[in-house]
Amino acid sequence: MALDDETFGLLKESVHRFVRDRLMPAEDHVEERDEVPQEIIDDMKNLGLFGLSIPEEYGGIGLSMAQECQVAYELGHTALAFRSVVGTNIGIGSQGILMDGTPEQKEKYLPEIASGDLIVAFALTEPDAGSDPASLKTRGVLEGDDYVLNGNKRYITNAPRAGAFTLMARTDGPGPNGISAFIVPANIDGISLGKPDKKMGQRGTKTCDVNLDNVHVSKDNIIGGIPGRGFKTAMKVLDRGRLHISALACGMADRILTESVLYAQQRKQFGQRIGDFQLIQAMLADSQAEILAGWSLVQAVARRYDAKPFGSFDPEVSMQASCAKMFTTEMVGRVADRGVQIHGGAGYINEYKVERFYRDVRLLRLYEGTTQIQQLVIGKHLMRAA
Ligand code: COS
Repeated sequence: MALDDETFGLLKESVHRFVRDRLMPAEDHVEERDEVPQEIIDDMKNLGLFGLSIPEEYGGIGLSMAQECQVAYELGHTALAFRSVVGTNIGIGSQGILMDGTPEQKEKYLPEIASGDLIVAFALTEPDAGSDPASLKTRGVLEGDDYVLNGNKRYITNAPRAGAFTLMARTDGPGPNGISAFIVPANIDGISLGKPDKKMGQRGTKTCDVNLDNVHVSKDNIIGGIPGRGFKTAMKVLDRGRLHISALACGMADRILTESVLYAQQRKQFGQRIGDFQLIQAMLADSQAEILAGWSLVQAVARRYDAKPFGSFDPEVSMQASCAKMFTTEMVGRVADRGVQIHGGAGYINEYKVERFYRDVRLLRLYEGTTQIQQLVIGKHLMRAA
């Protein structure tokens, strides 16, 4: 699945312009009001952003992973809250259905996900199951033709906006093989949302708890119709998500570097531009080289991801996606830190963008698997191969 080069070039150019003309001017609004304006969400729908990864037969644009990464790189150049509005529909919310869903489930949900009329969130994490999702406690008990779901999900991105959840629950014994993935409509009895999480950064990104109290869903809502496959579905979805986040990290690093260069060109001390001092240039150079290394890595791994059969698990590619996430999200942390340093005192003041980007990027090293989880995936793979 991929868009032809010419059409993709036009799309990428449209997203590039949209980021500069529409999103960047709204960054202060998002920061001050902690919301993404509805008009912008409507524009995102019109641009097709919700359906980037959904095949054309379901009304999406049908990008390959390599193409999706290029669009994520563009979206990474502005406040990360904008990307988060579309992020779950492009990635962790929709991909389980696309990879492992039945034809009926795909027909039913993917067109609305692609158009953005249905926001779908990914509900894996729980109060006691984050890095170790195989220990999750939300239960699904079969009663007649329905599963009855009970439990709590935590830090669920886009939950306040969601019309449905891709939700993992335990339908059998302990461990990964007892977990099933469900499609759960958000408006059914027994679902309630926690209060909005107050976060360090990424203002405008909406997360909260999702509580399930005797929620009845049909057994037909198990993704793929077969219980016990939910853990693997979730892991495959996360492999893909980790690449998308890596591209986003590179885009944001590039934006921070641009802000830093502009500041270094304008700010004068000791009678000259601070960018003319070699100690400032060294920081800029380190950031530029690391961004190039990270972005090259992401593109290479995305191409390998595209080369394997869609929805399959390739441990080598999975390990490489973890390498990309580990390297790029740590890298953007260093770039943001240097960005603040180059700005000096101004780097600590909210009206300069690097202050908020510094806070925004901190999350990238945490969600969709912490750096330490990526190290674990890489290390385990190497030890198995040896
Ligand atoms: N894709 C498909 N299947 C996978 C997979 C992947 N990426 N990774 C593992 N599996 C399979 C394994 O092959 C194994 O299958 P078998 O039982 O058939 O052998 C099964 O899943 C269990 O794998 P494993 O024993 O490696 O599972 P662990 O519980 O040890 O967990 C880690 C492995 C740590 C990698 C996993 O728990 C993880 O990624 N944790 C982080 C979760 C996360 O990112 N949370 C963020 C929340 S979402 S924002």
